[in-house]
Amino acid sequence: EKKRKSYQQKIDSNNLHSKAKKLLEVALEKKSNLIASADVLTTKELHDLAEKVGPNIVALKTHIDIITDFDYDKTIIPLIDIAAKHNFLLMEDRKFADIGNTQELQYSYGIYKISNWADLITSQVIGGFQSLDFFHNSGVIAILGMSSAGTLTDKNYRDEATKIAQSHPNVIGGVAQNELPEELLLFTPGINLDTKGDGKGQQYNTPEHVFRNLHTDFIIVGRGIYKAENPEQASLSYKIAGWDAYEASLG
Ligand code: 5BU
Repeated sequence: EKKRKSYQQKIDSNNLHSKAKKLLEVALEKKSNLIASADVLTTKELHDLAEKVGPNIVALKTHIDIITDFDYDKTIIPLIDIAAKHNFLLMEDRKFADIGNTQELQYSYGIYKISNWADLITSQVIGGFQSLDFFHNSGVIAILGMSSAGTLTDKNYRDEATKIAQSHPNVIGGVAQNELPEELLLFTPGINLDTKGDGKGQQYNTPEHVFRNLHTDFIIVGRGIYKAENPEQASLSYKIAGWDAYEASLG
């Protein structure tokens, strides 16, 4: 079996994007590869969750456009402080999917001003190589394959999308359900310790499965944490499960 690279080996690689370096350093410092997905609907819930899970995560993933009472000063400014306090990155799961010019506008303008605060952003690569050129302030995580049943990200699509991700300097990794070339960090959502699906197409695997079989670098957990009775405790459980699975995958 092929050996995976450790986080330290990845930090030591050439031409590493500053946001990839930061993420890997936080992972080693906190012994965590956990990204919590904060799919909550209010600013208060977002901040409360960030405070509770902050010590256990490397990044907090947002869908900032689902926050019903969004206000840049009230939602984002305190979130930046919480992220600094607990030393985690902010990842906006925007899944850009347009031409470069439109993505440039969506990234920096409107009410969310994503380029001001997101260390990491997700983007489709469906618009081609140049569509990614304007994401200057964030590390781009390319959507290469999805976790949902019936996704159109078949092997041909994934292979072509992966070539774009590998060759674009703004891209630090990909979201996928398969192993990636080792210079791309692999982010895997669809992780849950208790259930196999959500009845809405989502398909879940365990941390153990994705570290062993896909050589995942970071697991993304939403409902397994924010819907738990005790999100703080749940984030600790996923942090430990993720770290143990990472260490086991080093062989
Ligand atoms: P869950 O509650 O753990 O199922 O949430 C998973 C999160 O990851 C959610 O925010 C999705 O939008 C996101 N996601 C995903 O689940 N699967 C994918 O393939 C991609 C993103 Br891309």
